[in-house]
Amino acid sequence: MSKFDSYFLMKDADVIEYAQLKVPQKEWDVATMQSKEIGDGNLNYVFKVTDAKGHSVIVKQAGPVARISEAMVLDTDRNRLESEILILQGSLAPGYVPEIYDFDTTMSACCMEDLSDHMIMRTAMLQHKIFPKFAEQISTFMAQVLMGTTDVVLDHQKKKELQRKFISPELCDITEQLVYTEPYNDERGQNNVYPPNADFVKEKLYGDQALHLEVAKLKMDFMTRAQSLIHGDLHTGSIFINEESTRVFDPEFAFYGPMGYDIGNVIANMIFAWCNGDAYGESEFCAWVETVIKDVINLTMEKLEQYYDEHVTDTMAKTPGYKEYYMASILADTSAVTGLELIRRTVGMANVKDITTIPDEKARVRAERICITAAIDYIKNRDDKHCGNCFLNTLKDAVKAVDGQ
Ligand code: SR1
Ligand code: MG
Repeated sequence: MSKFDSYFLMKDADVIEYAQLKVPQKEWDVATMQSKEIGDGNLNYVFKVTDAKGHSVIVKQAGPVARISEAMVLDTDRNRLESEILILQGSLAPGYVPEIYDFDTTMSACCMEDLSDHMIMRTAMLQHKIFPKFAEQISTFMAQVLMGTTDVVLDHQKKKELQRKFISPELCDITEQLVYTEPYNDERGQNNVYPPNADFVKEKLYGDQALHLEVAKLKMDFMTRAQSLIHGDLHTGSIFINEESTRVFDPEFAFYGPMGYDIGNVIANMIFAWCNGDAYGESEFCAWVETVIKDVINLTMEKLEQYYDEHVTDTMAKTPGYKEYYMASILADTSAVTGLELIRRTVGMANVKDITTIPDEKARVRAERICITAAIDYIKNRDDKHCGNCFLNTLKDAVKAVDGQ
C-alpha cells in the first residue's frame, strides 16, 4: 500500500515522495530533494523536483477543476491522454517532445524529462529572443505528426482506433466555446475586452453577421473533420525552446481534428510575439518573426507534401489532383485558425501576455486592433492565402489599415 493508491491533489512534500517512487532510476539524493510548483498554465499543476546531485524531473498533475476557473470541472483522465499522446508524438517525431518516464492513471500525474535548459517560448518571445532554427524544427514536428496520423497515410482501422482513444469531450468543449463561440457574442459574459477597444470589438466582432457565418462553418468543421491527431493548443506556451532545439509539450487538448488548427495556432502566436516586439520597437526581433511566419507556412506545406508523397497508402488519395485539393484545404484551415486564435486570445477568456503586458495604452489598443483586423481577413479570405508571403502580407496590410484609421 502507498499513499498514492488513491487520488489526491499533491503538495510539494508529496511530490518529493512521488518522484522517488515513480522515477527511481534517477538515484535521488533524498536528503537534498526539493519540489517547486512552477505551473503557469490555465489547467494543471506542474512541479519541478531537484536534488543537489543535479537530478531533476517534472511532475504534472491534473486537478479536478481548472486553475483558471473553479467552475470548470474537468476529467482528470486528461493527464493519461496527454502522456500517451506525447509518447505517440515522440515516436512520429523523435526528439521533438519531452520524454515521459511514467504516467499514473490513479494520481492523474505523469513524470517527464526536465527541460530546464530550454525556455518556455512565450517567455523567450517576451524577452525578444531570436531562435534561427525554430521554423525548420516546428515545421518538421508538425509535418511528421500531422500527416503521419491521417487517413492518407495510416491504415484506416488503426486511425479509427487512435481517434477513439484520443478524445476528451470536455477539452473539446472548452475550445468550441472559447475559440469558436464566445469571442463573437460573449454569451457567458466571460470575455476580457480591453475597455479602450470595447466599441471596436462590438462593431468588428459582435456586430458582423458575415463573420459569424464563416465562424459557424469553421466551428462545425472543427467538430466533425477528423483529419489528423492534432495537438489542439500549439501556442508558444506549449513549446520549450533553446538555440538548438524545439520541444512541444502540453497536448492535453489533442484529438482528431483539422491539421490547420495546429499550424494556425503557431502562426497566430508568432503574430502576438511580433505585436509585442513592435510595441517595444524591437525591429530585429520583428524581422525574424516575419521570416518565421513565412517559413513556417512554406516549410510545413513542403514537408507535408513530401510526407504525403513518400507515405500515402490510400488508393484514392493517389488520384492525380487529390493531393493538391487536400493541401489547399490545409492552407485555408491554417489561415482561418490564425484568425480565430488571434481573436480569441485578444478578446476572449484566455489572453496572452504578449498583448496584455504592453504597458502603453495607445500601443496596446493598436496591437489589439492589428490582431483583430488581420484576423478578420485570415478568416473571411482564407481561400486566398496560398503561401507564406500571403500570410505576412495580411499582417502588414492590417498594420497599414490600423495606422491609417
Ligand atoms: C480554460 S482553459 C483556457 C485556455 O487555456 C488553454 O491553454 C487552452 O488554450 C484553453 O483554451
Ligand atoms: Mg496548456
